[in-house]
Amino acid sequence: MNKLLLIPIFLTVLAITLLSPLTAKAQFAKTEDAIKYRQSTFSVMGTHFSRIGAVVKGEKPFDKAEVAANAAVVASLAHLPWQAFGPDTEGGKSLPEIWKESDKFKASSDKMQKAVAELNTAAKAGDLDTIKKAFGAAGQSCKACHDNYRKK
Ligand code: ASC
Repeated sequence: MNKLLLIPIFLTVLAITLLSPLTAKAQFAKTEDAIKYRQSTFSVMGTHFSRIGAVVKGEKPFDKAEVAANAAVVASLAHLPWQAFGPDTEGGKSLPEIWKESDKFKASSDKMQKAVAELNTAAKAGDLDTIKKAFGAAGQSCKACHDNYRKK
């Protein structure tokens, strides 16, 4: 191999080695960015979850495709906010318990993701009674976290 090629290869490996711990740690440049990100994802999730809620409560007619579209948004967004609860991002409506009992918080977030995945499955299948049950369980999983980890 041309020895000159080793120089850019060496520099690339060096750059990756030096930069990767930084990029892994700092998902967000500032605490406010992390707070804004998690609040935004919860807000959009709440909007689409409430639209299913209106159908479940009988305030809106049951449109299978619409409920399925809303459930798909909720289920995909449900994966996002957790990356924005990293170290040194306390603030917003978050209680400090999130960082003190992070295993418990993680378990609650896993439970919510599972519940909305089940709601998504039910919504795709399109049986309103099953959707209602799955919606109730998902709502409980939202509420459990709000009760324990959100400022009143
Ligand atoms: C919603 C919404 C929530 C949950 C929660 C369920 O529609 O925005 O945060 O339901 O209130 O208890």
